[in-house]
This record gives sequence, C-alpha cells and structure tokens, in this order.
Amino acid sequence: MTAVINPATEEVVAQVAATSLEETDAAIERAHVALASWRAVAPGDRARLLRRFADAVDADVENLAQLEVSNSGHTIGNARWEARNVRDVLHYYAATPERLLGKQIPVPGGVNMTFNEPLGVVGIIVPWNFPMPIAGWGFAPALAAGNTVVLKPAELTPLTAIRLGELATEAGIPPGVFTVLPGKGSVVGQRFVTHPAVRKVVFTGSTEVGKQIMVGCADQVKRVTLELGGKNANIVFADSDLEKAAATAPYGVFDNAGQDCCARSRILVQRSVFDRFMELLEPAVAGVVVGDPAAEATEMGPLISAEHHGRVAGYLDDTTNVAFRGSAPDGPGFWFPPTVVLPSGPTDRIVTDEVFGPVVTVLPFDDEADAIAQANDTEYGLSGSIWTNDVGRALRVSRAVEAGNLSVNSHSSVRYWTPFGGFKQSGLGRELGPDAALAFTEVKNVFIATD
Ligand code: TAP
Repeated sequence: MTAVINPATEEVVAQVAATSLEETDAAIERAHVALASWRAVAPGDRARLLRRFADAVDADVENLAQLEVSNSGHTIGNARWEARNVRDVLHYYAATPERLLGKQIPVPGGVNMTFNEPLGVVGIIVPWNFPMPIAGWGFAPALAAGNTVVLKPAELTPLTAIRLGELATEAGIPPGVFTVLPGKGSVVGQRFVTHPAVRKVVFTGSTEVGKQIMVGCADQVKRVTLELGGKNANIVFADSDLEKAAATAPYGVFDNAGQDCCARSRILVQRSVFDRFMELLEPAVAGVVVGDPAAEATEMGPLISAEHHGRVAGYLDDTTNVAFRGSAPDGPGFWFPPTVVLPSGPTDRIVTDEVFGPVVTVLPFDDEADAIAQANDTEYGLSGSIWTNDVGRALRVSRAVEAGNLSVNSHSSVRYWTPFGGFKQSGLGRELGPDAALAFTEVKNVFIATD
C-alpha cells in the first residue's frame, strides 16, 4: 500500500495498492485480448460509448475536482477546469471513429486504398502535475482510434485516474479496454516499455526518464510520444501593453505552483522598459492569492511533496538576488511563495534548469535578435509568450523561437483543438488537435488489381 498525502495539510487521504509486475502483465494480456472486439465495434457505437464516458465524467466533475484538490493541492478552480477538460477531450475525439478516413490513390492496373489501423495496446504514463488532463489527452484519441489502453498514474497522484477508470466502466466501456494501474514507474511503467503486446508508449514526465523510455522502446521499435520538460521564455517588448504583460506574467508562471511544463519561468524584458516592468510586476506578484486550494478565491496551492519542496528550495540560497516574493501560509503543507529572481546572467542554474516551482527569473534584452537568441538558449523548446503590439514582430519572433506552443499577448498553451508538444529536448510527437487519433494508428496500403 502507498499512502496518498494531501500536500496542503500533509494528512493521509487514501491508501492505494501498488500494481505488481504479475498484475501488470495480466492487465496487458486482458487489454490485448480485448483489442479484437474493441476495434470491431462499429464506429458509431464506439463514438457513442466515448460520449457516454464523457457524460459520466461530466456528472462527476465536482467529485473529481475535490479528489484532485485533496490529492494534488490544485486549486478548486483549476481542478474543475481539468475534469471538464477530460470531458471535452473525450467529446472531441468521440467524433474520430466515424471520420478515420483513408485515401483512394490513383495507380495503374487497379485501385489503391489506405486504412488507418489501430496499433494495439497503448501504454500511457502520466506525471503528478496534471493527473487528469494528461491522462485524457492520451486515452481519448487512443481509444477512439480502436486501441485498448493501460494507464499508469504517478505514484503521488493516482486518485482521479482510478476514478476515471471506474467512470469508464460505468459508462459501458468493455472490460480490458481501459485499465488504470497505479504503481511504481520502475515496475508498471517500465513493463509498458518492455512488454511486446504494448505497441505504443505515451510518456509525459521528466526529460531524464523520457530519454530512458525512448531507449527502451527502441528495442522493439515501439512507437513513442514524449512530452517532457520546459524552460519557457516570456518575451516582453517595449512596444507591448506593459501593464497587461506585467499583470498576467505571474499567472503564466505561478499557476499550479509553477509545476507546469509550460510555465513561463524566464521573463525577458526589453532593456528600455525593464525598470518600469519590474515596478508593475511587484504588486501583481503580491496579489497572487496563495493558500487553501479548496477555497474558491485561491489562485495558487502548495508544492506536491516535501521532497519536491526541497528540490525547489535548493535553487535559492543566501547569494540569490531575490527581487521580491509573494505570500505563502505557515504551518503544515508544502508551501513555497511566488518568488522573482534577478539572476547574475543567462548561465545561472536557476535560468537554465527547469525549477518546476513558483520561481521566475527576469533578464533584460536589447533588441529582437537578442530576445530570440536568449529565448532559444536552452535545451528545451516547449512553449513561450511574446508581448508586442507590432503584428509583424509577433509573427517574426513566433517563427524564430524554437518551441512547439507559442502565444502572442497571452499565456495560453493548451487548447485541445490544436497540436501540443515540444521542440528539442521537450519531446517527440504531438498530442491533441485534429490529427492526434492518427498518431494511434498505422497506415495500411492495399492494392486491388482490376485488370
Ligand atoms: P517523472 O519522474 O519522469 O515521472 C513521470 C511518470 O513516469 C510517473 O508516472 C513515474 O512514475 C513514471 N516513471 C518514472 N520512472 C520510470 C521508468 N523508469 N519507466 C517508466 N515510467 C517511469 O516526472 P515527474 O517528476 O512526475 O513530472 C515532472 C516532469 O514532467 C517535469 O520535468 C515536467 O516538465 C514534465 N512534464 C511535462 C509535460 C509536457 S506535456 N511536456 C507535462 C507535465 C509534466 P512514479 O510515479 O512511480 O515516479
């Protein structure tokens, strides 16, 4: 049994049994057996089952949200959004089974057509920072394309995934088609990589573990999608709406206590407006409401664990030039205040590493070329923001920044209608958007002779 801890109170909220290697193998076998009947379900019926799953999630939004608040310390507002995101993503991909269109290709001597065939069993490995949405981005398109799914939540945050598994069953998703397997990465997750019946691994987590997954998958030429770390730039030009850029910057980085691969954790500000930006940023940071995640007004909760708190705190010491900080409660809970750092330069560890906590650095840049160079001076390439009122510059800089998800005059990263994923060491492949289900298929090409 693994104790599940509420990070806001440090109290045990549940005990969850860890799936063993033998139980993992048995679940993968059941998923393998279920494949034949699941892929044979008529497309309209598979769509209907996914919509029923979405409706079951919709009816359970408040329960799922409360579970996430107590398990992950997410604010209640965020947790509701996350549960509704699972519902919406299921509805979006419920449209897929009836639209998995192939092609008819003109060839001499006959007819050539293509089919999008399901891959088989898909193994999904989920991190602790967004337990619900990241699970849904994997299982909804995978199921829609006719695959069966085994899913491993993070050890720290299994409760909402377990509940989603129950809701799938209640909605009529057949046995073996979608199985949630709480347990250790080194046992359950690793078995997804090595078991030959698992034909694709969808991994979201650290770049370090992602590299191991990629190496492991190579052994069986297993398909893999990797959504990894980020160290994203928020580039503020002098010609932008500086008030709006400063007022929103804290929410671009401190949302989910900075435990967000898309957190804009490097603010780059044009030198001519640097001081003014910092004047505007200070009250915005002070205004972030940090506290009990169950309270409706709360904007930021605690870090996920004592261990992670130690890791984040390790980035700051007496020599760190902290410009200013927000507030955080005293007492139990893994609290860390929003923190703004003026680093000595772009090579400081706090500028180059993914801190994955509520810590942001602010550095000046001289011109457009300098901003682009600094933004790209990282091994990561997941997301970023550009603040400017010059539409030409917005497009030029968006095209030049090496990242998968950019927003202009906004900090939005994830919209399920559009592809999501990273450049460079931030990942491999794309989730979400209209083509995501195709990433869970193989193209088969069939020639029929007519002559
Ligand atoms: P990891 O330690 O990499 O863990 C992620 C998941 O992988 C967990 O379920 C973990 O299981 C499992 N795992 C660990 N070792 C494994 C192994 N050897 N084989 C198979 N599975 C294994 O990451 P984390 O600390 O939970 O999450 C934070 C990181 O995720 C950050 O770097 C963040 O940027 C990244 N992230 C990226 C994105 C996107 S979309 N790009 C989204 C969210 C998070 P356990 O629970 O047992 O450790």
